[in-house]
Amino acid sequence: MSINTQPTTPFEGQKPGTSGLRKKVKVFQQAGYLENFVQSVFESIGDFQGQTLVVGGDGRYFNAESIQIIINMAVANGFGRVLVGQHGILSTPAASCVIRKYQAFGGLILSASHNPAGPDEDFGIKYNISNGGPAPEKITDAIYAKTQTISSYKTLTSPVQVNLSKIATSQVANMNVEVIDSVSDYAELMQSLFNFDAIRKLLASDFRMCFDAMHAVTGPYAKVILQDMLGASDDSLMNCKPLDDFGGGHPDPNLTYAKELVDIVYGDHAPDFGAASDGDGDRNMILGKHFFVTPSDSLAILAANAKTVPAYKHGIAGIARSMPTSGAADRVANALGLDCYETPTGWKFFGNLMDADKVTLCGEESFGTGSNHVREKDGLWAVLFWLNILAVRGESVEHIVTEHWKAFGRNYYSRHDYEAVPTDAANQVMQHVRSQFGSLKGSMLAGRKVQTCDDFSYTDPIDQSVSLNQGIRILFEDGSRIIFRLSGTGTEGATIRLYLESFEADANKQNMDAQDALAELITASESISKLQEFTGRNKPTVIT
Ligand code: VG1
Ligand code: CO
Repeated sequence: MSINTQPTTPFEGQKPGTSGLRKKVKVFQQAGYLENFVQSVFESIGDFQGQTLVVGGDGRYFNAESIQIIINMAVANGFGRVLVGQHGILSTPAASCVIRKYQAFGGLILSASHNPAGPDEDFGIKYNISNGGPAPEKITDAIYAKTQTISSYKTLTSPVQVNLSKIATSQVANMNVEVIDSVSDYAELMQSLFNFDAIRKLLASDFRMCFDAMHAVTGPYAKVILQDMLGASDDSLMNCKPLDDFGGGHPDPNLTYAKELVDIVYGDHAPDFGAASDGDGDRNMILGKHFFVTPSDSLAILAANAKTVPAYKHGIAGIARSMPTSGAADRVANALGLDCYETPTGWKFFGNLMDADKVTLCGEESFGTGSNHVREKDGLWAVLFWLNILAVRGESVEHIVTEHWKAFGRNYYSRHDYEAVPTDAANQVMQHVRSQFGSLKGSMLAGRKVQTCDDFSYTDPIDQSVSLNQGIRILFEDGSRIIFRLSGTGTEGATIRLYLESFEADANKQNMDAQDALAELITASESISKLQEFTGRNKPTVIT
């Protein structure tokens, strides 16, 4: 049946396509809103008649309802099979794994990642293509265009409710709905990549770890993989029960929002290793005893130690990092004689490079790391990678990181976020910096010479597609960088992200606090942006 509808502007106030659509639950609950988006997706992805669609989400409020809506629409639109995670649960990397394994046409992932969940909080949806990765801009642009002209959507005349709690296959009209185990395919993939025997031995020794699932989607995955398969003790896993409001928390694994875990690893009886993941399981934070590993360093260290992992024992093809991510990975790539690609922010830009075997490891400063085993960033994968390295090297996290700095130099790094500022003020900040490009070039700032400044743009080396305005860069001759970028994933006003980086080769100067090491760059950023004046904020909401 076809139901008449009105066009919507679902991406209003949001950059189309960064990570699909994210809005307040109440917005998604409006009549026809989710349906318009789903129908617009279906009409933008080509011929899927009789093909397989994967559906699952991070378990947040409105997850189950939206899955029922999608199943009914998938039947009416002609899919042949839908694979749904049990209880509607699939972490983002697990969804990517399932899409690839069962050669699905694509998948719909219900998540707003780390954004808070609950009736008054956020919901989100995104479409992933057959390689398991986020739809490229060509498709997200087409989806957006469709939402502007849509006049009807297709669903069943008598809607069905599928029992999502039981692993079973049922037939709905001409379509099979298979409720699948949310964890097993993913767990099997992890086991094929890492040295589980070595990790099991490590966890059976006096080594102690603490993993925080933050009441989000990774709980069930951690239980099966870390506990049942690898023998982690009960008390090494925390907040592993997924809740539809994430326990009222903000499951963003960073020093601010994962405070419970941070207090433990900086406390008196600190474990040797701490880790957390985000709402949909694609991010990771890595900690040692009283020690924090920046995501940029983590990517570089994984690359430098890749051969300790069975899946990468013959080496990696190359590395890719998002532009704001520090240059630490570039130094490793250089030393290994590998290419290192610099892409715009967002995992979708890594897909082509991985499909073409140009890169094996990818990472973003925003606590995202992953490899070509799927086409999403992968939180638990990063945790297992670190455990594999720790098991093989038998050294502490801190030792491994500081040795890495000695060998490659340290890229001091920090990101300052100004969340939910008025959109006009955010645009003024960006415009103000841009207006000074001419005078900044060649001038002295923060005690160093500005080499150049620009709006970052990217031409995909595989399909030549061009992405403009991906962040303002101020590049210094000594390798330091100041970057201003507007977030594409917020749901309230605008979020300004300020990224700061400087390089220190001297091993005797590598033990400073990052904020101290970057102090001059932080002051300079304020003076060239007038951020405080335009936004009325005198300090960032989050510093990582
Ligand atoms: C943020 C991060 C970006 C990440 C994106 C999606 O985007 O900066 O690196 O890819 O979130 O992450 P933005 O536009 O707000 O800076 V997630 O964990 O899930 O969907
Ligand atoms: Co996420």
